[in-house]
Amino acid sequence: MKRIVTIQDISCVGKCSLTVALPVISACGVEASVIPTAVLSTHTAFNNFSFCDLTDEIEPVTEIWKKEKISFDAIYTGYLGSFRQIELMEKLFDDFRTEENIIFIDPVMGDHGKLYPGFSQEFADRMARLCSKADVIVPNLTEAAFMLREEYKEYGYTEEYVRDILKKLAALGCKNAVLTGVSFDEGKVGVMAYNKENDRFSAYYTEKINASFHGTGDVFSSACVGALMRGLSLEGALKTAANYTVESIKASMRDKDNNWYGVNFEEAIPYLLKELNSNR
Ligand code: PXL
Repeated sequence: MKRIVTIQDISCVGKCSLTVALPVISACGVEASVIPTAVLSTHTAFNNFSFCDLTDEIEPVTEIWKKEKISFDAIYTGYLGSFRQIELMEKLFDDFRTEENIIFIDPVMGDHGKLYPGFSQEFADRMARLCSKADVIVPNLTEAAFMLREEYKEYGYTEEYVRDILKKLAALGCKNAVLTGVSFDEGKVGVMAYNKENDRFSAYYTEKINASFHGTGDVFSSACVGALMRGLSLEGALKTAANYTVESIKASMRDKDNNWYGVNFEEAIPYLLKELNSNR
C-alpha cells in the first residue's frame, strides 16, 4: 500500500485540511500519515477561532521518522501557518525526498482575489520559493497571482493568459504546474496543467455550479494526490479530483441540512471510488 504524509492544520470543526485529507486519502485505499501544523477550533472563515501552533513538534516527529527509517510515496503540504513552517517543509523535503516519491504542494493562501486572514504578500513570495521543490503544485488563480505578483483576474481572461501563468509557475522550479478554478465560459470550470519536461499543456473542464463551498480546494488536492498514488496519470488524477469535487458540491446542494462551512465530500465518496477505476 502506498503511503502519503500530509502536513497541514487540524480545524476541529470546519471540514478542511486534515479532516478532509485523512478520510479522502483513506477512501482512495492509500495510507495517510500526518503532521498537524496547528489545532484550530474552526477554520478561519468563522468569526472567531482559537489557534494553537504546533511548529515545535514538527522536528521531533521527523527526527523519529528518520531513526525509524520511515519513508513516504508522496509528501503533500496544504495550509501552512508561518514562515518557519515553510522553512521546516524545505528541510522535510530534503530529508524525505527519494528517487521515486513525489512532492505535492497545495499553496493554500486565499481565494477570489483575496488572501485568507493572517497571510501577506511576503508569505506568498516565500510560498513561491517552496513551490520550486515540488513535482506538482495546485494553486488556484488567486494563489498563483500572489505568488507571481501578477494582477488577479476573476473573469474575462484568455487561454493565453492561463498558459502564461502556468509557464511562469513552472519557472519557479516545479515539474508540473496546475491551475484550479479556470473558467473561460459561464457554464464550465476546470483545471489546466503544464508539464515543463515535455512542454505540454493539458486541461479538463466540468460543469460550473453557481455555488461556492469552503474546503473544495482541500477535497480536490486530497483526491488528486490519492489518485496519483493509485497509479493514475496526472491527467487522470486531475479529472478524478475535478469530477469528485463537483459531485461533492452537488451532494451539498441536495442536502438541506448541509453546513455552510464545508462541502459534502463524505456522501460523494462512493462516486470517487468509481472515478478512480474509470480514469486509470
Ligand atoms: O481550506 C483551506 C483552509 C485550511 N485550513 C485553515 C483555513 C483554510 C481556509 O480558510 O482557514 C485553517
